Amino acid sequence: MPTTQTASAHPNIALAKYWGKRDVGLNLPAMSSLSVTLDDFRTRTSVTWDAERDEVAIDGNRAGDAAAKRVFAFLDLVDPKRPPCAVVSESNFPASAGLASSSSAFAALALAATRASGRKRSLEELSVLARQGSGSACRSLHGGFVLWRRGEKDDGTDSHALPVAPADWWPLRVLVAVVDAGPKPVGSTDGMLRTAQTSPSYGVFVRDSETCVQEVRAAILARDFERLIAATERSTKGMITTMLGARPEIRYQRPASMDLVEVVASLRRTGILAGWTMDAGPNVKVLVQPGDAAVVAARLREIVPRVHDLGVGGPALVEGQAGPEAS
Ligand code: 2P0
Repeated sequence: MPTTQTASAHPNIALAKYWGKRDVGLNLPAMSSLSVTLDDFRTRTSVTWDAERDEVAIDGNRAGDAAAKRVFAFLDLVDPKRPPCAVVSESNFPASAGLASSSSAFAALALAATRASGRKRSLEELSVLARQGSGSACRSLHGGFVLWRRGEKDDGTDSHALPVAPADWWPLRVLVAVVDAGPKPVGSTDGMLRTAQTSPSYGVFVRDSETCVQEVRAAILARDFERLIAATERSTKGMITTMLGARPEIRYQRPASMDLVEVVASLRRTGILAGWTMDAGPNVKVLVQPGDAAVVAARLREIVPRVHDLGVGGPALVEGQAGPEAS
């Protein structure tokens, strides 16, 4: 009998960055990281277990070969002897939003597929599973502020996400300024490998990452915004520096990215607190306190027209139940 289950998850943005793997096959990170889950944007995924054939549709279209292969390989992790499965995934944020969708996509898929398979998995086990689809996806199972532990074990069972504080702990805003929403010139996995193999400052970045995680965590727990943006920018600059040191260099920033960073710096000189971060792309995410969101967004829109104003979001959910724990 076919069984269909549906789950949804929000994307997340790292405040202390993950950029490097200690095991590529298992997707184990070389460092811990810490993120904020966003609200409003979400991926909703239905999995039919025991379908007529394997098929994947993403945002209304049949998935291309590479994407479908990645989904089927992931479903094989859920159950190596699985029956054919049909996956339908839709994100309510446009590709043009400039946010990586793999975090919300693999979190929703892990939850829906596990539930549809009839298996029981703890939230930790779900996180270990989602991590193998895409590293940052393990963080999207939780809402609010989320730590992804590097872990020590070779099998990766201790490398999973843990909640730091729930979504209503601190109502920050994340302004996503879209410089370019096109595909990235270097994929994350390739970029991380090249950085680890060729960038002289990679070891420095890895060593500093644990300090950044501790700083970001302490700032969140104390609701200390200045400390948060200082630690987030420190982690971001460390990541960008080590990317630039790779041979050939990995450079995702564009001139408009740096213009946006300059806007944040100039706002700070006038007493408006804001902090910037970037990921594997040219888009700039700006952290602000709620009262400053409108004025900062208006200044960013002088550089790029598309600026999304997002809050802190909740955990991934299976439709028809209160949370992922009960899967
Ligand atoms: C992060 N990024 O911590 C970092 C910062 C981009 C820069 O996680 O290879 O799609 O699937 O584990 O999670 C983007 O990479 O990479 C990412 P894989 P993922 O958010």
